[in-house]
Amino acid sequence: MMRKLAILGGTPAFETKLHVGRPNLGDREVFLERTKSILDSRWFTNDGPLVREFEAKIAAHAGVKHCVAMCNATVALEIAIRALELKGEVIIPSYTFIATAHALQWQEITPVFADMEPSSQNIDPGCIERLITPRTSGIIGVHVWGRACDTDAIEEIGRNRGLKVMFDAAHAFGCSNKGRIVGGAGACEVFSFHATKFLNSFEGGAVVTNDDTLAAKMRLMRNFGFKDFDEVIYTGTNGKMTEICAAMGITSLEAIDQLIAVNRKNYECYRSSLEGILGLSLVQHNPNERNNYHYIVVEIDSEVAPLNRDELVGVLHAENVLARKYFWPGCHRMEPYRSLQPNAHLILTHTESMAARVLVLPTGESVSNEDVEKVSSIIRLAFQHACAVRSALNNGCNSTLESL
Ligand code: T4K
Repeated sequence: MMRKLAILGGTPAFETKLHVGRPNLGDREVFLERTKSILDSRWFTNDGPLVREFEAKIAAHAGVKHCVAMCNATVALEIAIRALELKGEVIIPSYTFIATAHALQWQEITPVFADMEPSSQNIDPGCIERLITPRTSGIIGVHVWGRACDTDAIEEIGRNRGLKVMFDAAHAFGCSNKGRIVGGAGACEVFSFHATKFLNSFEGGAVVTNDDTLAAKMRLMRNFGFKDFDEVIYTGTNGKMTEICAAMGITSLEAIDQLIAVNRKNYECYRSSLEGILGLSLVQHNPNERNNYHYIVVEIDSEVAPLNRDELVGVLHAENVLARKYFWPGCHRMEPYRSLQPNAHLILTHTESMAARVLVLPTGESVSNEDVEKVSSIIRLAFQHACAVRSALNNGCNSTLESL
């Protein structure tokens, strides 16, 4: 018998909530052994042995000279921005997590929002060109969903216009860019190792670079600017990664091949189980590039699909599937940017339309192929019963769309 959707009064398909971003664990026993070694050594933070080991392994993996590990990617972005002496205006995509913009604004630098190329959902280099003013000091490209943005074009703009270029690679650990593992483009690239990321260190981030001077400067800046016991030579902050985070990071790094395999299997399962659903498309990956398959991203074209993205989110949440609307509504529609730059949306046509279409679905170690099939069948069923679903949503049978 066909099940009844929860939004229509049926029992939710999942008893407990299925999250986007449930952390992956790696080998629990190995992690616990590392934890014991931290307790035994009584060295908990401040450039400890596990942080150094983690940095060496990340640098080797990314094929770069230096990795400077930090407490999270937001602080890593802030420190990299400061070390590069960016000021005035910096061009970034609006279609990114708010941290990319805030890392600038926090330092009273204006993020100037560029539109995306809809085919890649990444920043449009042509738009960057048009936004350059005498106040522009740099560009931060973002590799959205681990698919590298056009680093060559952006670096060329940087060279021609005298601008510094760096990349927010928060999603892109283990991904490749024109056949090379992400990490070596621009002045530096920034990874996130947040609990919800492909490689996790509970909280954590890192800047990777081939620039010796920049790396040395960032190392000082993450530790208050201390050069020696009593000698401070820069304005610094506390951006240090702890030993327990590094222990998790190393354990997670040791597991990446199996994590990619799990993610890939879920991706393929979504691909086959969502196939043929009208108005729904799964974001594709270039078969010639490596991806970590950490994000399952679908676009809902409301011109064709019987339900729009927000309606589908309502359906999924009622089933305990906490699908996410990343990066809705775009940074330019969030404060303080919405108030400071009220006309920014005028040039962000593709960003606005994409932000209203994208839906991110659960995956990772804690999501089975059976779960994936269940999620896909909910979507299929919701589209088949679109009229009833819409009227249930409009009658407020469940949480209102505004609260999602
Ligand atoms: N640049 C880009 C492009 C980014 O995407 C991000 C972060 C950054 C920079 C900054 O990196 P960090 O400073 O965070 O290192 C999440 C993450 O918190 C954030 O790291 C990530 N991007 C963003 C895309 O997603 P939220 O606020 O939407 O998710 P949150 O924290 O509510 O977690 C999502 C779900 O994961 C929850 O519903 C429950 C589950 N979860 C989460 C945590 C923390 C767990 O099951 N266990 C957990 O421990 O931002």
